[in-house]
Amino acid sequence: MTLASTIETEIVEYLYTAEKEKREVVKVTDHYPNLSFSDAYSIQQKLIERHLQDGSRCIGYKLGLTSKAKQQMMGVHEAIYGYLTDDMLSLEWEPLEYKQFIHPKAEPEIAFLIDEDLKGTNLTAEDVLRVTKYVAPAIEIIDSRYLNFKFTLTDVIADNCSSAKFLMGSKWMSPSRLDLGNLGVFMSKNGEVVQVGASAAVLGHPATSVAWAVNKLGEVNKGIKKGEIILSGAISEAISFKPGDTIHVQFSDLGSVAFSCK
Ligand code: OOG
Ligand code: MG
Repeated sequence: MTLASTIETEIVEYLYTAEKEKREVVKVTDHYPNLSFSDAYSIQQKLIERHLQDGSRCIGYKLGLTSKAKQQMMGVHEAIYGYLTDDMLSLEWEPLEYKQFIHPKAEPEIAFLIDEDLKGTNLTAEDVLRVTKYVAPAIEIIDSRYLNFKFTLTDVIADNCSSAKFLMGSKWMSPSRLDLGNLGVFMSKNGEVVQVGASAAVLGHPATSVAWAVNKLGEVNKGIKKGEIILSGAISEAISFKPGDTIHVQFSDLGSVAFSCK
């Protein structure tokens, strides 16, 4: 085994254990400051393989840092992607247990339900819309494994982009019946509006964000597949929640999605 792969395995175990034990840990780049983005994606891939060994199934992808505001906050010019597994999908009517998390936050997203395989390096939002059967209102719950939710881009990629859970509302619509680039969204906590946003915040149009991910996957000879779900990226800032809180996300035209935490 080369040194590099020993280190990779060590980092995968470090992040996997932090997640399993619900414990925040010092960020990976504090130990390994020279890791590249491609090292980080390789760690992410192995971390997911570790979850697949436990019986999880890969069901799609998620985008992160798709809004200019979030990119500026992190001082980066690129989005990031991670994997969704079946155990991340939560049901709207089942209260989420706080104790499965470290320091969770909720963010409004639009989910894409893919109806045809798509692979390439030069694909556009139109290509994505052509293979999208439905879009649905969604909430992503992110739960960085890092201390105080603070990290560099390399760290967050390795940590599967802070993924923890996600929920989808019951209103699924063909994107052709919506002005998907112009949906308004409110997020409320316990009945009080805490974030307001517009779907255009996601790289100008959520399908552009999905196309970015497909092209990025294309660079490593991967693509998206029929039946997969893609979360196109947060439309507003993420909001912390605690046991007893109810989070509700309401889109114009695309319905709503909500959960409560116990
Ligand atoms: C990284 C994940 C961001 C999004 O939609 O932007 C993300 C983080 O902020 O922890 O999922
Ligand atoms: Mg997200």
